[in-house]
Amino acid sequence: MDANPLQGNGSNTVSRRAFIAGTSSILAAATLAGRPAYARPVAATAPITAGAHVPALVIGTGYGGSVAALRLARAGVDVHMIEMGMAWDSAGPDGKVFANTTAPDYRSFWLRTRTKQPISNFLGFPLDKDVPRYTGILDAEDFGGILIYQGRGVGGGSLVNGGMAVTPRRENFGEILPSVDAGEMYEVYYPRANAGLGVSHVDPEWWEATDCYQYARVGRKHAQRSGFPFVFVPNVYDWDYMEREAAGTVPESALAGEVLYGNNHGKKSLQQTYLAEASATGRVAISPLHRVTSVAPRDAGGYTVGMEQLDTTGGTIGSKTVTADRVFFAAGSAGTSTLLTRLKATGMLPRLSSEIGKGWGDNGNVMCGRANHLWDPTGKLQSAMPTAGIDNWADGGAFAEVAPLPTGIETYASFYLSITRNPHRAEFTWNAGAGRVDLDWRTAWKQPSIDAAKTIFDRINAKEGTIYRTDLFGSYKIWGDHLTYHPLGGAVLNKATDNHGRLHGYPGLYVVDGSLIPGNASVNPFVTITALAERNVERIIAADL
Ligand code: FAE
Repeated sequence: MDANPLQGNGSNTVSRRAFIAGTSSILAAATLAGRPAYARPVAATAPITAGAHVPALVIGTGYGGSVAALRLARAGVDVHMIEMGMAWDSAGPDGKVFANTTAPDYRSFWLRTRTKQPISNFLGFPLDKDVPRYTGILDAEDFGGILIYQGRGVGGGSLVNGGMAVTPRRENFGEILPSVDAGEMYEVYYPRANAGLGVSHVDPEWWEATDCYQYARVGRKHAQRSGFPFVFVPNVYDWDYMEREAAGTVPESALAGEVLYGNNHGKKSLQQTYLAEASATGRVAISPLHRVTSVAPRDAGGYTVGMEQLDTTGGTIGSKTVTADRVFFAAGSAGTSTLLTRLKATGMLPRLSSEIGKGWGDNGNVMCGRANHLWDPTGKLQSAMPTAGIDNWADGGAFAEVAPLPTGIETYASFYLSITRNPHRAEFTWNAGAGRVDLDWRTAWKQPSIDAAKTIFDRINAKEGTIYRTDLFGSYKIWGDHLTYHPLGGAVLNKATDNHGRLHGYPGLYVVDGSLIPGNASVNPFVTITALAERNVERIIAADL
């Protein structure tokens, strides 16, 4: 298999053979036990009891946590996963588990009374609206200089993300994770991650003809006319399901614009893949609406873990203390970094490395829209699952996802999320006076990302005679430079931990999530987070258990 779906796929036309050659072994391996991974039941949940002892406790149920739980359970270790978000396994009053992107409701945001949509305005109108405070699925966590968007619930970011499953170009891997053997990653762990996640490509012939990818074909035309490589990237969405959505034979999800607040159908989130497999071992239990607040070593060995049980308004309905032989931090880059920074500063885990909290980056995320000519419609039907990007990483330090703008009306807009090479790294620190962890990211640090994105879009605009949209992020504001979807770092591999995620100073404590990656992955990060977790957990099981 070409483990790098970006490599050599910048041709002008979509080659069916190239697609199939690039994905056949992914598809062949996309079953973890002979059946399509997404056809399984979701993970079972069972709240932990106060005073319980567990061999392995995993904090968080995103990519890193799900890999750890599955592999530990397969190795015969009983695992309990603690998740602050909801289980997302039952329908609301409208008969659906998840809210639609165009109609956010109480389910959409984590403990906010007003939505905080990534695109805040449209054609002069503000989009945000009041919602009841609820333990909703998308957290827009405000760190002053930047909003960090994260998934909350069993499945973590896999619940809310666009499913773009991108393996970085191998030649870029050295700058992503310099201490990791690239050969091993591309031969073993990236293929294993892609298989476990159920990654596959859209059928190129269908893509060329369907209305719902008109916006992506316009994106291709504009990229190629300006001489940029246009690359197809795989996704975890079930393409057969999407084709049936287009044919009108099944309930719509991606074609109803669902993304950000959950997909009611079609997307293989971790609930349908790794977590379902973990649950099937009979050794993994999950406690939703439980938030870990403390981890401290016990004299008798192992660790004491404190947590709060939450109700759906975010109120604490009880505190629990349990013990664990081993604890895996998988609360995501922001979650793990803030927890470890606080535990070190407040004396619970004082021997943690001074590297804790450092090396945090936003994966160079910056958004923008372009206004197309009237003869270049992008389509009122847009699949919410992106399939392609413009790769100018080598020349301009930018990889731009051709993103949907699924409004249900013709907007004549092209929309992009760029991942850029941004040198700035921020640090999480304990603010004793305020009793919270701060992040010293500055908004001005997005300028290198804007400059990198402009290497693509200034050229396209000049060639096409088009302009930037100024109405999406406020009034007369071109760049969505206030946020990231891709927080990375804060407990960097081989610095804050050893080269396999073991925290210095505390045997039996591990980091397995995106906080290990030092700030940038050159592409969308979840495949790299998954592959790195596969690599590290395999070593931990072999050497430590
Ligand atoms: P993550 O998936 O965030 O899981 C951490 C989990 O820990 C969450 O469920 C938290 O609720 C939970 N947690 C946190 N603190 C605690 C605590 N104290 N106690 C208990 N539980 C806790 O971590 N990436 C791509 O590769 N492709 C995409 O197309 C893509 N699109 C995205 C779109 C959006 C809107 C967003 C927000 C992200 C997107 N991402 C995408 C990023 C991707 O989802 C993210 O990198 C991964 O989810 C990070 O995985 P982790 O395992 O690090």
